[in-house]
Amino acid sequence: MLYQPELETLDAAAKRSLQSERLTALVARLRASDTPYWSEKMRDVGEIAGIEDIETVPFTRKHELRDGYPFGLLTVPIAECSRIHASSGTSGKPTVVAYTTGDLDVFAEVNARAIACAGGRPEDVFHIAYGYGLFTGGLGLHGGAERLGMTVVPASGGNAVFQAGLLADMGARGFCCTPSYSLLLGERAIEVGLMDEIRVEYGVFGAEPWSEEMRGRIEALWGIDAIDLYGLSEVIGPGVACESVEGKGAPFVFDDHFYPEIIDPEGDDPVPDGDYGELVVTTLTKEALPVLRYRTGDVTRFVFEPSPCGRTFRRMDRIAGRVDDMLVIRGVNVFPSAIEAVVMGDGAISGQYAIVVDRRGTLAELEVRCELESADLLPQRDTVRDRLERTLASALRLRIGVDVGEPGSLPRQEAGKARRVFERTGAEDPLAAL
Ligand code: DLL
Repeated sequence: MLYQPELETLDAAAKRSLQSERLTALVARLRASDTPYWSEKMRDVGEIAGIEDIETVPFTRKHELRDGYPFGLLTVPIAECSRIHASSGTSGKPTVVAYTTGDLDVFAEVNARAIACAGGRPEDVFHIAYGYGLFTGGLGLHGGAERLGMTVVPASGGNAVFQAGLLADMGARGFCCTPSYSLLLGERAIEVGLMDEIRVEYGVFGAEPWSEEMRGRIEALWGIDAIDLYGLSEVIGPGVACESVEGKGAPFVFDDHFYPEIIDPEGDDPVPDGDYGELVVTTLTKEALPVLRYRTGDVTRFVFEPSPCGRTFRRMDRIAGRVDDMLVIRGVNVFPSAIEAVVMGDGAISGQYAIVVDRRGTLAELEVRCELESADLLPQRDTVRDRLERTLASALRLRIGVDVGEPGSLPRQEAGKARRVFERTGAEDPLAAL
């Protein structure tokens, strides 16, 4: 079902004219802003006649939002905002984002579209297990599900056994959470004997990178379509891009609101069509906190194949990783997602894994910690380890040590985004502290 059939199937000319109209209006509004940040930013921006001029606009980087803490980039007084969210940074202050009622309206609209893309319908019970609070996930999906007309179960994160009961008793047809939490939730639902009573048909997963192999696991565990939802607080939160159930593998960027470009992460130029690069997004309709050409740090490429569902939004590949998450080990560039793809592709291994970068020697070494899917496989533990080490070496051209533990031996994370990569610099095992 298309939530907004007309807007979701605009032809190329109509789309460009809408984008051009919105970009010129945004630039005019920002030029008129008396906020020091915007006066400075707009000083060197020349005439913008349409979307084709976007490359003449300067980039925005994350540190600018952080430096403007808390409200330095707002184009309206805080009293005119209806809500704030924030994303926790690795160092010190969070990045604060704010929304007018108009922004919340767009936030609900794009998430309603996303849930409909995943197969959601107004008559469904929809269970939300993203965290509610400053994180944009819970309230973002909540607004979208309500907008679509669904019956919402605002479960938030944590307490997986209780949530499994809710999924069964409320009769949810769809649910959403991080992909890693869906594995934990499924594991607990099986342990307490509830999986057979749960009748979910689709899940909307995002907020962290997850491979096609992880998708395969989640779909098999729950018997559902697992749909990839992408977004980031600085742009709006969830609902920047989403796959449709008919066109898995290439999310649509909702480009009537969020204009995407793909740029060489090392420089400022667009990459050739179809090459990987850093996703850059301009918010065409945001009011309180627009961003111009925001450098997301997320790596992807454009996909040019149309989707069988008929939506005409620009498509991108699923996020391969972050520019700053790439590990450089003995001169070889490795995205954690490439390691995940190999580990999750082995049927003897459970959905849990961790990557340890051992920096105790002069050259960094990589180790993958994973665990067997079931105790029946214990006699084959060494064979499984050797097989994984061989597959990793040939897929990544790097020697990576593998440790295969017993089922349930790795620590599970109950809330937030899964942490996959751990640095080891001393005698203490970084996973022991979890
Ligand atoms: O994670 C918003 C969100 C909530 C998206 C719920 C999807 C579902 P932030 O906390 O600001 O916002 O983190 C944004 O998370 O730049 C990516 O690196 C990563 N990310 C988000 N979705 C995906 C995804 C939310 N589907 C950062 N695949 C982004 C890979 C993702 N990475």
